[in-house]
Amino acid sequence: MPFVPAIVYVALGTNLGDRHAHLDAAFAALAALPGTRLLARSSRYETAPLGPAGQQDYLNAAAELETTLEPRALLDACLTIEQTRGRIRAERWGPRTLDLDILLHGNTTSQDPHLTLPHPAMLNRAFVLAPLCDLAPELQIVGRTLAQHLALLDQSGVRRLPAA
Ligand code: 5RW
Ligand code: CA
Ligand code: CA
Repeated sequence: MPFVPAIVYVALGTNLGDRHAHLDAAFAALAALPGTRLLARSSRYETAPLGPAGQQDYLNAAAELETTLEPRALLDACLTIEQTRGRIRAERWGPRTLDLDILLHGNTTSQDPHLTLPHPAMLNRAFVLAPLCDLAPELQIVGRTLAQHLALLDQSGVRRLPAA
């Protein structure tokens, strides 16, 4: 099992400091993980902050990986990458230099409180689904494609940035 590669989608978010540099570093760090290839990266989106009021706008993006890392090992790697970008965990849902969330890991489902798969909120958040739909619009989940799920959401706070 550990040597069968899985297709994995990771959501990236940042709203502190040099946000583009944090995303650049995150894509590079994901690509450099053992047993991992970065297959594709989404466009970048400037998105209105959800959650606590008074935060700055986010940049959100998504990555498609092929990896032999199992979900828990990949989660640990993502947390380490966040730390290399100086993430400080203060209040819940507070501003962050870099947030990496595993959305889907092959067909794995997990109820681990530290890692729920598929990501429980991914279908409700346009700032997650818009970048993910760059990578896998036809991917089916709970009876609809990701593009159909996105079309059900308010996308008014989500603006795709031109490619750099
Ligand atoms: C809390 C998300 C409540 C949605 C959270 C909620 C974000 C973000 C967070 C992100 C944008 C978690 N992460 N807003 N808010 N992008 N735009 O990545 F309803 S905190
Ligand atoms: Ca997270
Ligand atoms: Ca998140």
